[in-house]
Amino acid sequence: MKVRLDKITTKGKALYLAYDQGMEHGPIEFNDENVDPESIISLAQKGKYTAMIFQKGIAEKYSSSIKKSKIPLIVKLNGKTSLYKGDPISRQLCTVKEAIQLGASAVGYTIYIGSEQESTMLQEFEKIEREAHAKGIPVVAWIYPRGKATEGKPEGELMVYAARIGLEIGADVVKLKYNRNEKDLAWAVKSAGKTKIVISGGSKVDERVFLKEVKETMEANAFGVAVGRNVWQHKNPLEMTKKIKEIIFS
Ligand code: FBP
Repeated sequence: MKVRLDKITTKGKALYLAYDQGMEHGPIEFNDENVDPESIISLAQKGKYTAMIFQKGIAEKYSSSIKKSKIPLIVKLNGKTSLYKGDPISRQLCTVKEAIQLGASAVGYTIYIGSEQESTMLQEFEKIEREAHAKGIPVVAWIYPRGKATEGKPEGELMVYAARIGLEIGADVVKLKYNRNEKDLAWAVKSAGKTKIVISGGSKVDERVFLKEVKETMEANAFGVAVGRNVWQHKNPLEMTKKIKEIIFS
């Protein structure tokens, strides 16, 4: 079956609004406004994001607003909290079938390469990828090098490795942490072949710093950006969205 990447693509590029930090980091990331998922759905709609990313609980409880917004949904199938210490593992918490029932246009899964638990995540991903692709659903892989085995290894090398792993395991899109080196990113994009690369936003930085990263990302021929905190923690999220879109879609 044809994988419908076009459902999470805008003019050949992508701008995803990530909002799974409530689980990954805790409500410490939120203020009075952005703690409410409705504010994020409204931002995604007003900003015409390519897609928005939620865990299944938000996808289910806010499904009527999500559907009304007409913005495609990516359901994150695994997750972990920030409380657990040691080499990270993020296990599957939602099935592909459930995600489709929730209206997902794509599913997402995090793999911590280099973790002692890496093989468990690679195997879970493989099952998800097979099931999703059988139904034409694209798979977005967050591939983050983590754990003791990655300590001291050059960040650029790890980022490129993550990109290549995405291709090897059949991901349609890989979400990477950008090491802020344009050459490395261009090599990562090339190493990923027909698998698309988006960079993750990271913790909130000065607007100019983040916009520079977006520019470099697009110059490196990446697919786009999956951003959370650098938009919804901004004092004017919609204005920031417009500035990012000018770079990605112009
Ligand atoms: P941000 O743009 O807010 O960094 O979101 C991107 C993201 O990948 C989220 O999807 C996820 O919750 C978070 O970063 C994980 O960050 P980390 O693994 O560094 O704690």
